[in-house]
Amino acid sequence: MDCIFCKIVEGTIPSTKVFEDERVVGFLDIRPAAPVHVVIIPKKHISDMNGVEEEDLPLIADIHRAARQIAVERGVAESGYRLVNNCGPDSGQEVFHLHYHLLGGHKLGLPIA
Ligand code: DGP
Repeated sequence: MDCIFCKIVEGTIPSTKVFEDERVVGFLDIRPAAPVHVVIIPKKHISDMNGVEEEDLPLIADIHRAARQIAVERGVAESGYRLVNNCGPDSGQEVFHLHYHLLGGHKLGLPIA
């Protein structure tokens, strides 16, 4: 499968990983949209939120647990951060491997639209 995020998981293309456990990887976004911008993904290839099966739901908890740890380690747990999942064409999703953007490090605008 030709998936750039699977290649990041495997280490066959370079990335700056800031978190890794058995099921989840977090790495710095190549085009940061905020001072802190980490992409958090399951190691398992799932195309997007619509592709999350019942059996995958624990992975969503794993991702949130990782996000909380990353937020602490990147120094934004107290100041605040945002976790964003894009799903499908109208969201602007570019990479079809389930991922969450952890954004923080400055005052974030609303709405995201
Ligand atoms: P999305 O629009 O939600 O699909 O966001 C995909 C993000 O992934 C986008 O912010 C840029 C980032 N990205 C794409 N390719 C690479 C890559 O090869 N390395 C890294 N570190 N980030 C990437």
